Amino acid sequence: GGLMAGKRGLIMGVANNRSIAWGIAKSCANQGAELAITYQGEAFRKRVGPLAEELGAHVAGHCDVTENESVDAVFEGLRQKWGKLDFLVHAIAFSDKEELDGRYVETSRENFQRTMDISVYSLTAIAKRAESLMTEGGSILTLTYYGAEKVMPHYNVMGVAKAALEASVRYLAVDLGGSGIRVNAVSAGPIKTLAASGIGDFRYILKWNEYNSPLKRTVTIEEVGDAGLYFLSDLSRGVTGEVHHVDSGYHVVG
Ligand code: 0WD
Repeated sequence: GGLMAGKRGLIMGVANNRSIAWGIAKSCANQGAELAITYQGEAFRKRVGPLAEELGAHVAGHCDVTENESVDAVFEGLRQKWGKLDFLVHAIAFSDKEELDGRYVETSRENFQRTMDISVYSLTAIAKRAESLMTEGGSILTLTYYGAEKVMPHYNVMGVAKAALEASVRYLAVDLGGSGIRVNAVSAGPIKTLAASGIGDFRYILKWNEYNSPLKRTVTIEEVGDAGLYFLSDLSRGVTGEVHHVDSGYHVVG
């Protein structure tokens, strides 16, 4: 039984057990979903293998979203294994650590393009491939941050990328809506993960949220996971193109 019984989903972006994607994977598996998980590079294979096993999930192999062949291989694998897909989680972002500090105006062309490719274009690239597998409709979820809406210290080019990601959610929602595929984003409050450790003064941002958010605390990957569950399940069947904040309410004051 469970809210996700009979549903099959691909989770992209589990680096370790602190990853937001791991929180979402746990919430979905607890409600009966069958999962496939990708990892990026050999270094993460060792971490993701045991985590996948914990949830009875299938390891869908290495996927570097900057390489078309790598993305194609994952979806071809799913087509052969499952023949269809019900949901997809995109929890991937990257920017040069050097530029997640100091002034946005210093962003290099090279890192701007790389940041946009990995953190923004990848959602569109995988949505296109997912569309042909989501023959009975589906739900696609990505992760964004408040730095898309307001200037946050050190978030810099990643804030510009998240703004583009949120716009992509709206365009994809229109393109895929006719096929019964919904596209939404969860805007998570700051959480100490591997990706977050690259952001300058991240500890200060955590403290700032703790002191200033309505709930007077930061959020957990389990809380983001349960919001993800809502978007990936039929509970949210009337919702698409949405950016939903799971941030202890920080966005109403910040
Ligand atoms: O405070 C935070 N941690 C917040 C994170 C607040 C709000 C939003 N987010 C977002 C991030 O921007 C990202 O989009 O949540 C998403 C997940 O990030 P995370 O959970 O904070 O970080 P982490 O655990 O480091 O996961 C990032 C993933 C890694 O997973 P895998 O297993 O695939 O390696 O992004 C991956 C990274 O390796 N990644 C890539 N995956 C495929 N191809 C690539 C790439 N080229 N580059 C990075």
